Amino acid sequence: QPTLKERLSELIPAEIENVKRIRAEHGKKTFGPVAVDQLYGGMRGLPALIWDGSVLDAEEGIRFRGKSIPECQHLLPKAPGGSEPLPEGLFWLLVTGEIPTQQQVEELSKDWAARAAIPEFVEEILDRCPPTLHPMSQFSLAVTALNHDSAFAKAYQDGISKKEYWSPTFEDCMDLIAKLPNIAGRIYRNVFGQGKLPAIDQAKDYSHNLAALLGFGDNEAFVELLRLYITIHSDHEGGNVSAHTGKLVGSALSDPFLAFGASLNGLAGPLHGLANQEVLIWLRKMQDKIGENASDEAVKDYVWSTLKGGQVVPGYGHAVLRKTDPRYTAQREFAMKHLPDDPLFKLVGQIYNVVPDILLQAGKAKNPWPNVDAHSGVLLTHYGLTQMQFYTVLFGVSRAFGVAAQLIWDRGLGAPLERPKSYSSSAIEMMFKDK
Ligand code: CMX
Repeated sequence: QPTLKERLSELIPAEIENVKRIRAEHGKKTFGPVAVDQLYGGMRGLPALIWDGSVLDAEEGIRFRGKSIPECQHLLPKAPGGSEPLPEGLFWLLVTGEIPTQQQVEELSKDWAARAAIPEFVEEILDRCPPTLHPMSQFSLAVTALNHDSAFAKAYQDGISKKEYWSPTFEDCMDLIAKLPNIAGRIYRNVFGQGKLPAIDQAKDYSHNLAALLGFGDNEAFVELLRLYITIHSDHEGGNVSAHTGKLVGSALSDPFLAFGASLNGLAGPLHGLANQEVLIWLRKMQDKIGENASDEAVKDYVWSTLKGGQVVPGYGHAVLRKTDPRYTAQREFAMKHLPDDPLFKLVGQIYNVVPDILLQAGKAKNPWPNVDAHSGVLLTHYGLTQMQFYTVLFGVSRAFGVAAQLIWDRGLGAPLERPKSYSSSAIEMMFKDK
C-alpha cells in the first residue's frame, strides 16, 4: 500500500492537468458581480480562493472532500476499541480525497510519532515565556521558530526547481503536525503547572499522545473526544481567517511554519478561534450571576444583558453558516453519549433553547444558531481540562491539518502569490460618479 507521499506524487501530475483543462475551458468565464458593500463588508460571499479540502454549505455545514461529519465518523479508520475517526485518516482524506486503509493510518501515526520531538531551543523559548503570556501567543512563537529547520526554506535557498516545491513542503507539513502535541503539551504544563512531559509513545496514535502530553493519557473517553475534536476542527473551507491567512502567507513562499504561525495569530482572535475560550468565560460568569439550575427567564435576562452591553454572544452566529453548525451537533451527540448529566452540558442545551430567539428579536445577527465554539469547552471541562485560556490551542492543533493539506496542494499546483486589488473610498466614489 502506498504511503501518503507516494500517493500524492501520483495525484499531483493528474491534478495539474485537470486544473489546466478547467482553466482552458472556463478560465475567462465570470460568476456574479462584485458589490461595493462586499469591499466594505469583510468580503462576505466574494469568490476569491481555491480550496480543495473542504466546502462549507450555508445550510448543511462542512463537508471534507465531499463527506459530511457523520460520513467521516462512519468511514474513517478508528483506533482499536474506539468509535471516533482517527485524525490521521482525516488528514489522508483532506490531502488525497480518498479514504485510507487501517494500515495507512497506522503508518501515519508512526510517522508523526517519529517526527514529534521539538528542537531544544524551541523548548527553551517556551520555558522562558511568562505564564501570563497567552497560550496562543506562545503557540505561535514556537511554531514560527520551527522555521529554523524548514526543509522548504533550505531547499529554496539551495535553488530547488518550482516543480519540486511540493516535496519539501510535504515534509514540513508532516513535521509541523507531528510537533504540535509536544508544543501544546509543554505550554499547558508550563502555564498551568501540571508536572513533567511524558515521552511520545511510538506505538500510539496522535490523539492518544496529545492527551498523554496534557496529562489525560489514561482517560480513554478524553482520547476519543480529542479524535473527534481534531477531526471536526481541522478545516472549514478557505475563507475563514486562519485558513486564508495560512494560504496567503504560504503564497509568498514563506515555509509552512511561518504560514501556519500566521494562521494561529488569526485563530487567536475572539471572533474566530478564541470564541471557545470566550464561551466558557461567559458561561462561568452567567453561573456566578444567576446560579446553577437557573430558570429560562434568568438565562434570557443574562443573554439580553450581554447584548445590551454591546457584546456578542460567544459561540453563536457565523459568517457563512445559516443553520446549527454540524460540528456543534457532533459534539452534542458525544456529550449525550458520554456525559448526559453534566450540569454545564445541560446549561449549554438550555442556552440553545433561548439564544436563537433572542438573537432573532435583536435583529442583527444573520445566523442566530450556535457554531462549533458553543460546545467544545464544555466537553473539555468535563474531563478536567478546565483552563479555558488553553482551548484555542487545541483548535490550533486541529486547524493545522486543513491548512497543511492546502499548502501542500498550493505548492504542488504552483499557486501564485496572492495579490488582490484594493481601492480607496475616493476611488469608489469616482468610479460611480455619474452612474
Ligand atoms: N451576538 C451578538 N451579535 C451578533 C452575533 C452574536 N453571536 N453574531 C452576529 N452579531 C451581530 C454582528 O456583530 C453584527 O453587528 P453590527 O452590524 O453591529 O456590526 C451583525 O450581527 C451582523 O453580523 P453577521 O453578518 O450576522 O455576522 P458576521 O459575518 O459579521 O460575523 C461572527 C460572524 C462569527 C464574527 C459573529 O456571528 C460573532 O461575532 N459571533 C460571536 C463570536 C463567535 O462565536 N465566533 C466564532 C465563530 C466560529 C469560529 O470561527 O470559530
